[in-house]
Amino acid sequence: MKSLLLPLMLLPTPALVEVCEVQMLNRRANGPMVYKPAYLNIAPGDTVRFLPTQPGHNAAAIEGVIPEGTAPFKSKINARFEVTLTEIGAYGIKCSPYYAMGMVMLIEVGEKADVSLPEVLPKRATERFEQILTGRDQPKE
Ligand SMILES: [Cu+2]
Repeated sequence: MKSLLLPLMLLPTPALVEVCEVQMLNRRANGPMVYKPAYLNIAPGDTVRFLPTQPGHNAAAIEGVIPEGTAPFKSKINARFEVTLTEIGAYGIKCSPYYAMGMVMLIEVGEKADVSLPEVLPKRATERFEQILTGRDQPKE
């Protein structure tokens, strides 16, 4: 019996991969055109699923606000979209149609770190990122 059971016990436990859902919305209490949540801290290998809860949105990686060497991604408007993030670092996400209105979110893979924002971002996007970065270290309500 031992010889049969032992190999089974040595099988690696499957890693617990999480899927985090993000809604894309036209309005929330803190303003128009938002991702909900606007901030995620996930483990490498976790998946983020964007849901077209309200119409007109997508999710695209912001060049200059993704870990070096990672390929940018971009979803179609009004489409459900999943992306698995394996590289440690910060990923800025924008909604292509509403970027100028500040529709952005931040995903941190791994430990929280200093996030530097390029100066070329739209003003409202920078403001939203600053709110997100301020809020990420505060306890959840
Ligand atoms: Cu949008």
